[in-house]
Amino acid sequence: MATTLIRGGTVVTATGRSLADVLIDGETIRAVLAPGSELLGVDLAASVDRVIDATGKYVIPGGIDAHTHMELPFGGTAASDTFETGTRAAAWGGTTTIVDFAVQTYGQRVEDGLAAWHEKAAGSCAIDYGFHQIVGDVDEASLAALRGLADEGISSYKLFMAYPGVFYSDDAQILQAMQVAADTGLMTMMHAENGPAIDVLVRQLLEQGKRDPYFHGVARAWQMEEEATHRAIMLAHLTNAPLYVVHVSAKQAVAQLAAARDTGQNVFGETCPQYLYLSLEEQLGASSDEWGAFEGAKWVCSTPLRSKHEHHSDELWSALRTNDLQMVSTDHCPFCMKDQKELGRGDFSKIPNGIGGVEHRMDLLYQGVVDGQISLERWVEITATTPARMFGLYGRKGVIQAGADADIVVYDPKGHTSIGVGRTHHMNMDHSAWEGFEIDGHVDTVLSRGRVIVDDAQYLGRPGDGSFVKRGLSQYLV
Ligand code: DUC
Ligand code: ZN
Ligand code: ZN
Ligand code: ZN
Repeated sequence: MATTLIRGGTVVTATGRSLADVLIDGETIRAVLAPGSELLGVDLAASVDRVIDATGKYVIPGGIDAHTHMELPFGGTAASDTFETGTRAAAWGGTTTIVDFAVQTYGQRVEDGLAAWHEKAAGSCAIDYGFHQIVGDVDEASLAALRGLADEGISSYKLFMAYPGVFYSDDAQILQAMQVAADTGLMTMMHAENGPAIDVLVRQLLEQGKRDPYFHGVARAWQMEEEATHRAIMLAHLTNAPLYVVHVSAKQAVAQLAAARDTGQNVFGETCPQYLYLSLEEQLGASSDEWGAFEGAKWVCSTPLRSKHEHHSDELWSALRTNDLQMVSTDHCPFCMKDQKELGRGDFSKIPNGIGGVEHRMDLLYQGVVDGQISLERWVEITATTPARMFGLYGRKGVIQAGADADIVVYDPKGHTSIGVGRTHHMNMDHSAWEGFEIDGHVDTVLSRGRVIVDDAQYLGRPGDGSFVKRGLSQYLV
């Protein structure tokens, strides 16, 4: 097995930073050593197969994006990144593990939905991957399948309070699924928006001739998110099920989570880069020769972008600092404008929902370090360590220590990254929601289980190198 020494860098973990060398033996980390250490009297640098010079750079655990939707069927089309293109883009951006959502659709068996997802991903991924299970049809058979999910290495499942007729679960279904989760230790993930009420607002807006992308955000008002978040918290409280709310965008939803946590309830929340950096007003103002006001479709996602006048993003950054929110995932769900987002021209409700971002999460959050929003250690914590702990990967992933997988990123704080199509952009999309973003840092080198897959501007990864990772129960359970 090849040996590698990452030498001279600052190793950053969730709990601190120090100058250290990292010795890798095959796929795992052998030791974290004082700089320039010898091992049994032998100069390490002279005896390993490869030396990576990380002088002046940060050595961090590879990013874990716990919320992606490769190839998700949605709105009559499917997310444009395959497992191959999506994991390649992730690797370029310093993410070395994704947890994607296997889908059970209406009328389908959970087991069949899961098997189909394994088939899509197997042999295609450049980095390791796990699955959560979307349960889109909660009935007796699905509840029975939930009981066996942890044995499959899938320790979390997701329900939707939105999207009636597609993925939607009503309160009776949620209650029953949570009872099973409380019994088995599964983490309940929730898309918390009041779908039936939103659908009425959507219909009324369309009837008034309000058809541009901006009205997607108007219909999906923050009250819809706050109410659903509160309801999910109450159902979780009643059933004693741990709850993880995905893509939190409204400050009022954060307040619901914070209040529940203050009472000792096991509830958690993630936000996404789009809610930290982008606003509904920017979406409204977007216009181009090619698309006119339909340009705003690039930022149609659910939960939606929020109004900057209400200062949601300030509250989200604050919640990331205070641990009212625990982590940041992308909800990577890319659609091209051409032939995909375009389906909703003249009717915002038909725009496939989603933003592609799996490639840029590490950079965008690093910019939060530069801007003084979070510390360097918190950056590592919310992008790698907590995702690992939250979803049963910790020890193997999310940390730089002896015995862990050698999933490592060498990050250059003096480097620079220009995001956009034709610049830094490897996702399978004809546009970028992040066009023009400039980052004061750069992903230099990426290792996935000891293999160098990104070597500055060179991509060395291969489809099939990534494996399915069986996850244990959340390490946040009490
Ligand atoms: N939100 C999105 O933006 N896309 C896919 C599903 C979802 O909930
Ligand atoms: Zn969602
Ligand atoms: Zn402000
Ligand atoms: Zn999602």
